[in-house]
Amino acid sequence: MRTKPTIAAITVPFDLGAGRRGASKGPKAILQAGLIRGLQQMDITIDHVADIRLPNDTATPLAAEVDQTNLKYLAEVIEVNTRLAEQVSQVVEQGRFPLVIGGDHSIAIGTLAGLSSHYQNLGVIWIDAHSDLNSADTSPSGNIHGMSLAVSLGMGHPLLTSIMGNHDKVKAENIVLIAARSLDEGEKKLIRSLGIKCYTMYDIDRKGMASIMQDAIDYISSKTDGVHVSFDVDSLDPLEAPGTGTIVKGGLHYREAHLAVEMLHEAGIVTSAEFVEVNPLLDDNNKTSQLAVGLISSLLGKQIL
Ligand code: 6HN
Ligand code: MN
Ligand code: MN
Ligand code: MN
Repeated sequence: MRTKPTIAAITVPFDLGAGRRGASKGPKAILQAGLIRGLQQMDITIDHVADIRLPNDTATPLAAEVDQTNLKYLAEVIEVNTRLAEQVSQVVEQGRFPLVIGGDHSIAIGTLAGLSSHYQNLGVIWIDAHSDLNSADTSPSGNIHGMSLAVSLGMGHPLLTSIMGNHDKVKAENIVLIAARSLDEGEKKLIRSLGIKCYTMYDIDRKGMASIMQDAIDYISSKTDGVHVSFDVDSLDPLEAPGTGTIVKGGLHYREAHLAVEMLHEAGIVTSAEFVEVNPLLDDNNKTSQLAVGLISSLLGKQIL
């Protein structure tokens, strides 16, 4: 039996990367839904090592340096992701498994930046209704949570792409998108031109989740030295995950999502994870925070029998 890693939970109560407020309350709701207790019952050692926030004084020193762009809350996104990247890097250095709990999906910028100093060929499994591959030019909204994967590929505002150094944080060939069903035109072009592996909802309907996940695992495990799972809860159908800011019909069912993370655990390849976009203000009786706790538990090895 594999030894269980020590989990270092990093909470990021941040929502300025999203178009609606509320994802900043995600970490608290997920903790209140019993995350720590649940994992301890699985004999997992988990420490809540950090809560990454903006400094209290609202005018961050960065604000002055930041150009006029259509990127909303750019200074704040830079600040929080710089702090997060340092924390994630430190956790990896200590030999612990970073579990980042958001917060909106702009925080993937910091997570991936922090991981990038430890992996030459990081694999990224991006489970999301969206691809978050926009840039200032292609974004329909200016919301940076729709740009985080592009930034990690080295495309975007220089103050974002240079967090933790000027290198690309991931390579296009090491990314797998799963559950995509809402892609902007610029994102489609980029996925095609970079040849990013993308399993859409059509593919999942057509071939089944088990087959898709096996393909994804085979594709990524051969060529990477670590695998990060970036799980946006809007990958699920809104019926399963109503508590999130950018719902898209026709998403993953409850068991499909669980099967995906169960298979990832079984493959034994995952070295870090983040769960993002739980918005308690939009939730129905904590359904989405409880779902997140269940998915995190399954990814970390909870079994039915
Ligand atoms: N997310 N593609 C849309 C945009 O505004 O760029 C939606 C992005 C959603 C981002 O859910 O993490
Ligand atoms: Mn996302
Ligand atoms: Mn999304
Ligand atoms: Mn279906």
